[in-house]
Amino acid sequence: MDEIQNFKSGYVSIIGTPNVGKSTLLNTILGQKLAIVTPKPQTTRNQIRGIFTTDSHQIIFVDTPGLMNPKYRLQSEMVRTAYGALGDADVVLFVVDATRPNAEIEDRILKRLRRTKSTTILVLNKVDLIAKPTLLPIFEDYNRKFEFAQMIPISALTADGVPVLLEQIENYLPLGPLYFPEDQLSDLPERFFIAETVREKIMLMTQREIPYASAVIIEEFEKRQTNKSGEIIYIRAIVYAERQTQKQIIIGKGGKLIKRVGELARIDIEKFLDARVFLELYVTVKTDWRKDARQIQELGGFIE
Ligand SMILES: Nc1nc2c(ncn2[C@@H]2O[C@H](COP(=O)(O)OP(=O)(O)OP(=O)(O)O)[C@@H](O)[C@H]2O)c(=O)[nH]1
Ligand SMILES: [Mg+2]
Repeated sequence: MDEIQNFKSGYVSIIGTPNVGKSTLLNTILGQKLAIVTPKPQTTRNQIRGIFTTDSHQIIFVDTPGLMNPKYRLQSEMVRTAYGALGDADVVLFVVDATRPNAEIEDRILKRLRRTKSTTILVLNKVDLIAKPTLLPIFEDYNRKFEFAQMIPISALTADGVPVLLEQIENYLPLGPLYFPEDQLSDLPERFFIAETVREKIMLMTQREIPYASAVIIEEFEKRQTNKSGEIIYIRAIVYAERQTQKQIIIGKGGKLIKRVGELARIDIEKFLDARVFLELYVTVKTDWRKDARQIQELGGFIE
């Protein structure tokens, strides 16, 4: 009974500039790959909610797109979405890359954070890449800029420091109910994660504009019985490019690239759904979709 009365719960938003490791951190905390990760900046386009439940608390982590100076409509939407996660946050994790601080944009984010009432924790990520003695001056620098509740060095990749971070977050959580069933991992639909997995493989396997000009929509998602091997999940995904030339590159010579994308995505999707999957991919063109508000809503995956 006591335990139930002391139960804590709340929202924790993960924000920062692109490529600092926000999505990696979400996945490491959950112990499962929920958000896609690539070495390229601007991988995440949406708020991705991951639910972390223990006997004593439930935390809804909200991963967000990296904050930057938007140059086209999709990027403005990504920035709006990221800042949108500040509204209901009990705790904000301001994640920075220890190897590559980005003062200009970070200062702007901190300005915005001064206007919120949430507790803000500085998360200095990627410390596996730097020598320990260099940590102190970095912390001093951030400490001068903002009144952080805590400053915690971590490696989202190796999980070093992540348990300490979780303990600290728990300290700042209010008493509250179990919002979601304890075994629920996210409130986003399976389709979203499937589309993201395909987009991740495209981002990993293409260069220049293509990773940013691609979008993926799931057109069909259906359980089917096969005569031979029982149940299989049939998925048809449409990959959108902005130009005919991009479409050709995504398909590749003799369909080689899209075939590889499909193979890699299927392996991950089967793991995620814990089921056998038949994945069919089509590539099509929607000219300049990233500049069009309506098409961004349709193709950007903005489920809120
Ligand atoms: N060495 C090292 N690499 C990391 C760490 N955390 C993340 N990375 C790498 O940094 C790159 C970006 O990671 P993401 O998790 O996609 O970063 P993000 O902040 O979500 O990026 P956006 O979604 O683009 O804003 C990937 O190549 C990760 O493997 C870390 O602690 N150490
Ligand atoms: Mg991300």
